[in-house]
Amino acid sequence: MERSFTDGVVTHPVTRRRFLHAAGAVGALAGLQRLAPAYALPASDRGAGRAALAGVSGRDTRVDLIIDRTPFGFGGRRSVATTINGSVPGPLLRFREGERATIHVTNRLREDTSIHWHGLLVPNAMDGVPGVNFPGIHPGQTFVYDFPLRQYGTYWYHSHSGFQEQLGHYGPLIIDPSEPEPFQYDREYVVMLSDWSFEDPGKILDNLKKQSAYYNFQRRTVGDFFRDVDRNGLRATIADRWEWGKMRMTPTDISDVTGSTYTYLLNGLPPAANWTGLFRAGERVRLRFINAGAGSYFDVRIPGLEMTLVQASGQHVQPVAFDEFRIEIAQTFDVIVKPTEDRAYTIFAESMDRSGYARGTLAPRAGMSAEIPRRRPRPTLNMVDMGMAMGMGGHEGMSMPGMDMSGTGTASKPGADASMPGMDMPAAATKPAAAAASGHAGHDMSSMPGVTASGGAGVFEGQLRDGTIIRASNLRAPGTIPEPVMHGNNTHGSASAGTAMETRSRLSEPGAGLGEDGWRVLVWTDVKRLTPAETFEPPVREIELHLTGNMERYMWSINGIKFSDARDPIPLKHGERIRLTIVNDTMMAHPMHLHGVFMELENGHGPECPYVHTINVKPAERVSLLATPVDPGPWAFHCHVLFHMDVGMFRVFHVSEPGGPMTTEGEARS
Ligand SMILES: [Cu+2]
Repeated sequence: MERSFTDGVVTHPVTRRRFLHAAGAVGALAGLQRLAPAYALPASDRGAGRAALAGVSGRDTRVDLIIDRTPFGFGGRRSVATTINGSVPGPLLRFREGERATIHVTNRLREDTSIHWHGLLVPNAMDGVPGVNFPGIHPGQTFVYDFPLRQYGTYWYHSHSGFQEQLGHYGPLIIDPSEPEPFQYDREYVVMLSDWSFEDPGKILDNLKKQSAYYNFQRRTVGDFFRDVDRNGLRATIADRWEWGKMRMTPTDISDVTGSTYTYLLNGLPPAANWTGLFRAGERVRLRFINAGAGSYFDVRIPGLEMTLVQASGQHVQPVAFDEFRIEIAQTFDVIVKPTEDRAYTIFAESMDRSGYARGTLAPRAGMSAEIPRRRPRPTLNMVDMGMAMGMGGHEGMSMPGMDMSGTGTASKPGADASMPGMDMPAAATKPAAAAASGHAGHDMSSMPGVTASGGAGVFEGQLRDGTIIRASNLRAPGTIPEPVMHGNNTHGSASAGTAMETRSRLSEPGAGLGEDGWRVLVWTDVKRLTPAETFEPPVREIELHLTGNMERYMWSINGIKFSDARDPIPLKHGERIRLTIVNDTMMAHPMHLHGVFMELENGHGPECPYVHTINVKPAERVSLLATPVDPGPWAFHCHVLFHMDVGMFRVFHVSEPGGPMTTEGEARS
């Protein structure tokens, strides 16, 4: 299985001494690439020596990681990054399935640090979340992570302490499979996307708390207003502005931190540095995309090349071809491309809100570049995003003409806004939708006593104090897509600016601003695992959580309660098949990540449902996943937008010991 390519990532084992030597060589390089780790160097520099191409491997020796502060900058601006072995991103860690990883992490910062191995199934004490799994790594301390490698695939690692991830504390992690892979390729690259700001992350959060649209320089202007009046009439335009005002959102609130402060990086390099991966025409090139952004989704395409997905969340999937994909924050997608022409191709990763892009190049020779595509217009939210689509469309409702409330899209029809049946109802979207709930009371149990234990044998059913609904699973077949559900009468309190009236599956939709360019866009309903599950049991219990927030006050929570106010963990029973239903009551997308277990995304493909460690939940979307938790202990569950997590969109799930009782009181948190 060993692969050694002149320009690819080399997988041969390296001793620690050789690694340190290589790192020294990297540090000696001048200019922009000063902090780039070996795999991230531009092609011309990467050829300097084979050792410089290697990842850090635990195969022969232990791995040492040093967390420190290191000067970092580009474009004439300097700052200080939180670095791992002196680089941004950190070094590529590369292991083999079935081995054991022993990783010594030394903290040279003046504050605590930590490393979480994103997507890896590790024993609880090795998961690296301060306050949940361990106390964190104090200044001057060395913590030894030691765990078996029970899976294969592309993953990444990052700090779970403070805002360190935003400051550069992340890196790629590859586990080579013990079995041959079901696809072939000639060379491979890591393509790690991220976002960097020269502003202090604490200052960014302060700005958002003072004014949620602080970084939203793309807001609609007075000029937009008069253009909309021309197009839609004064009455419809005022009605539109009024409704958005009531929702305390603007239809351009796609990302809360934008390119006005972020520079989007590819392998730690800004667009001008043009990270380049070499190929020879006709070769198959595997690209391991990782979204390590603290707050940015990327829409990725390589004009002129078709991409074929072979792994998602590190796991094999049935190959599916497309021209563009949106990579969720914290997600990984492995694709294979086959450039046949002797020319350069641009890897173009446009931020979801179109406020900027990361960029690299695939080329037959170093120093080449291809045209950089023009950025598309900013996307705007629509009525489905507001949870007000009520029966207006099937699963394709999002693209229906007349439903675009923005007034900026061509789909808007003059007068349509004012005369649409839905327009009379938005007030209800910010109030208890009692009438709507009556026919769908099944999912809303807020009339039940606060905490009810039932179900026998210690299996919990009812509603937790934080509003989490736990019930015996309904009759829906495993692997099927949830039906649209009207929201119940629980508005989740003042921390929630308005609940979606109706939530539905949106896995077949590419997402805001995608899918109308005339090319194929990957959607989650396209993704199937490679080998169908041999046994695909229905869930025994269902846990329903609502993602909530108040954009105006920059409050983010689950069930209207931020983490610091939610004392009880959500109980899971060891070995029990559960359905986790995540309902997004907000108008922003949230990439949700559950630690310690692989989840099967119910995208309609039954036993071929793909495994995921992170799933994006679109505005007004209802997503369900199946999981069978095995490793006991407290596990973090949170939004992977760094600032959403920090202010409270976070919970702890507690998996019981085998045969032991379930935890329903607050002892799981330290
Ligand atoms: Cu979020």
